[in-house]
Amino acid sequence: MSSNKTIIVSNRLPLQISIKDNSIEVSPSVGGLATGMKSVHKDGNGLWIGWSGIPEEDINPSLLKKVKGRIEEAKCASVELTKQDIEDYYLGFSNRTLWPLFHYFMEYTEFETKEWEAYKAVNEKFAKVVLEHANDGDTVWVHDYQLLLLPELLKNKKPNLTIGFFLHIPFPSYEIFRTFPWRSEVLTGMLGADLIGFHTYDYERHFLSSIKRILRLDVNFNEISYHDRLIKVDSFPMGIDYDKFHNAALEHNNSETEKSDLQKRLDDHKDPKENKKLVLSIDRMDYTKGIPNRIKAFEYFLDNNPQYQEKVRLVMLAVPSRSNVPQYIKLKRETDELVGRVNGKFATVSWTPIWYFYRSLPFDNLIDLYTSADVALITPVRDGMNLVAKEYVATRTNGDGVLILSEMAGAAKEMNEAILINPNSFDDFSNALKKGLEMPLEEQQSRIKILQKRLRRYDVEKWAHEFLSALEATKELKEVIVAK
Ligand code: ADQ
Repeated sequence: MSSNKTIIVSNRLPLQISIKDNSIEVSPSVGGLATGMKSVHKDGNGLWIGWSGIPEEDINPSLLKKVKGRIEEAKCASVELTKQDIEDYYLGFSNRTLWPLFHYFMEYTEFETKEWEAYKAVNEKFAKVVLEHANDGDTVWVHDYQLLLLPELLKNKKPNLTIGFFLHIPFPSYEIFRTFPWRSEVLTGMLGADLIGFHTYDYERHFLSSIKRILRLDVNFNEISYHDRLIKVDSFPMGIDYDKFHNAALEHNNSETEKSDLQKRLDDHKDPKENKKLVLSIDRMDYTKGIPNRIKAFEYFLDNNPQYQEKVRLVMLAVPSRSNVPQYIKLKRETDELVGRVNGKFATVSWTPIWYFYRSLPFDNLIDLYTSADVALITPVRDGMNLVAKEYVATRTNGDGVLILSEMAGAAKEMNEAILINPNSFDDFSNALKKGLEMPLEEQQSRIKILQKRLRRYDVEKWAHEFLSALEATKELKEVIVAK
């Protein structure tokens, strides 16, 4: 039996850790990635490496061993980051340089050499911890834009590792990427991997174009020749934990227990006889998600379709995120103002057009929202995939509901049965919302049914499995090259 293991590496560990006085609480976090990796991680001797979420300075040295022990029990190992690392590598280079650049927000992108140096240094810190745990023959799967340099750092030290890299955000077109001062270093960093995965074929194509034009390497279909290696590039659209969302919705709809306060308030507004409907949006509070645009477009819709005033309510949930980065502070202020303006303009004694929540909600409340919404309005201006769109569809156990989805989300590539819109066009937006609110039930059901079938088949576990199978297959490719 092979004793090789699979190591997952991401910026954050899939754990919630809190330290109070001398007691340490460790619980699993419930994100999509953690779910998808569950079978890989729990299998045999799998290991997950990442930052614990607590700065090094905040862990009392006398507790460090105990914290690490608890992390180890969860089959994880932590990379220690200082407050300065978090400022420069995470909030700085990852979220003020790579995030805006890769989402086509050139005007928000900062190019700070000091932060680039920190990014390199933290990628080295990750490499050190991975190398302490990885043996020749092991498989390492590196995730996302915070760790673009890690594959090369690992491959240089241990060429016999099989390394996969998956990018969860878009890879921008060459015309954007070429403006990046460290473009060659980042590309060669990624090329340490044997398999590089993206959500969509477009991101793959953009990446290969940069490889050809910036590094001038040979690309044959989706294989890159680099030194004496062949590197595979492919798209793997990420799925969701379909059963979890679908079953939670079934349980919610059949439950005899008392409804949550949120559910009661949502029910208060819904009335099919009076054509009163709920429209839902859920996002992290991020400028890529198109939140101000959505509010303005909703205002445009109400102005142009006065028959929907007092009938339609937009429930908008925004989860606080990176709230110490200046652009996010500005976005929060702009959103608050716009919601205030639109509500002030249209509200009546019995109706507020926008219900706005700026917080994270527990899973049960998310299900209340998903199952209550007649229409989901998912309109990012740029999004790697967007799992919320998929979660909404999974919870529509009666087959009703309409998904309005931005063409700029990776998810649009596999969700043709949604109403796809250009989120920058208020007319597109307004027409789609009208169409969604008026769509006959049979049409809703036929669209949702097809979408559900696809999402059920290609869920997050399947996604992880397909990536790892393709990564495993690169070993054979290596053997062919060696034999030649
Ligand atoms: P995100 O930008 O975070 O992810 P998304 O794919 O929509 O965006 O995932 C958000 C997740 O957070 C969803 O699973 C959702 O259920 C959860 N969530 C949202 N609001 C919540 C709330 N109020 N309370 C609790 N949970 C909430 C990045 C990329 C995406 C890509 C994913 C996965 O930006 O494009 O789809 O990674 O690769």
